[in-house]
Amino acid sequence: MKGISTYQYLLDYRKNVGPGLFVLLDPDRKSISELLETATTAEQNGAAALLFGTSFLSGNTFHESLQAIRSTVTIPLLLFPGNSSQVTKNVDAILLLSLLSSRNPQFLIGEHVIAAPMIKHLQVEVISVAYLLIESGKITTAEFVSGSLPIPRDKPELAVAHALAGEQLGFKLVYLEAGSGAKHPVPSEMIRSVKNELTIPLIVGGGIRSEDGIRTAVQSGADFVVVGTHFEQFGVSQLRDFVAALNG
Ligand code: 1GP
Repeated sequence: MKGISTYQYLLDYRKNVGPGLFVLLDPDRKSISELLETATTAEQNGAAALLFGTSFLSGNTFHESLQAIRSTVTIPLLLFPGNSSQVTKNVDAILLLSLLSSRNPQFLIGEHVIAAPMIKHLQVEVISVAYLLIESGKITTAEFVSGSLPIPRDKPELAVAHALAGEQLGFKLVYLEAGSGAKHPVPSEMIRSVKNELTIPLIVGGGIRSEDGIRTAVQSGADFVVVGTHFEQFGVSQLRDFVAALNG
C-alpha cells in the first residue's frame, strides 16, 4: 500500500482482485487477544481490510486493542466510529460515516463538526461514507443509538435515492447497513437496485453469517462485504471459506 491512499488501495483492490471482505473488530465484544487472533487470521486468509469500532462504546480497551492490532497486521485498518469520541490517528483511514438515512442532525453532521479539528490536527486520511441503515427485522444498536428510522427493506427505490444523494454530495463510498447482528441482511433486490445506479463502491453488511450470504451480497452487486458477529460467535475457522465465497 506504500505511496497510495487507503481509498485508492480499495479502488485498486476492487478493480484488480475483485470483491473484498472487511472483517469488523468490535472492542466492546472481544478481548484484546481474541481481536488479535481474528485480525491475523483475516490478514493471512485474504481479507481486504479490517474495520475497528463500535456503535456504543462501553469498555475501556479501545485504544489498547487498536494499538495491538496496528502493530501486528499490515492490511488496512479502517476506523468505523460510532461517534466522534472514537477518533484516533492509530488507523490507516477513518470511515467518516454520515447517517444519510436518518434525519438526526447529530449523526448527519453534528459529530463530524466535533471531530473535524481533531482529524485535521491528526492528519489522518478520511474516507467519507454515505451510511444507510436498512430495516432488518429487529431494532439494532445503530438504530437505537442514532434514534433514527431505517429505510424499509421493501423500498429499494428509497435506498437508491439516498445512495444517489450520497454520491452527488461527494461521498466516496456507500454502505448499506442492516446493523450488527441483524436478523435479516440487506435484501438482494435493494443491493442490486443501488449498485445499478452508483459509480462509487458499495459496501454491504449486517447479518451476513454464511458463505451463501456472502455470495448473495456479491452477486447482487456488493463491492465489499462486512462480517463481524459471525466470527465473534463462532470463531475464525470459516474465514478462508468466506473469502473464497466472494468469487462464487
Ligand atoms: C455491522 O455491518 C457490520 O456494522 C457487520 O454486521 O456484525 O452482523 O456481521 P455483523
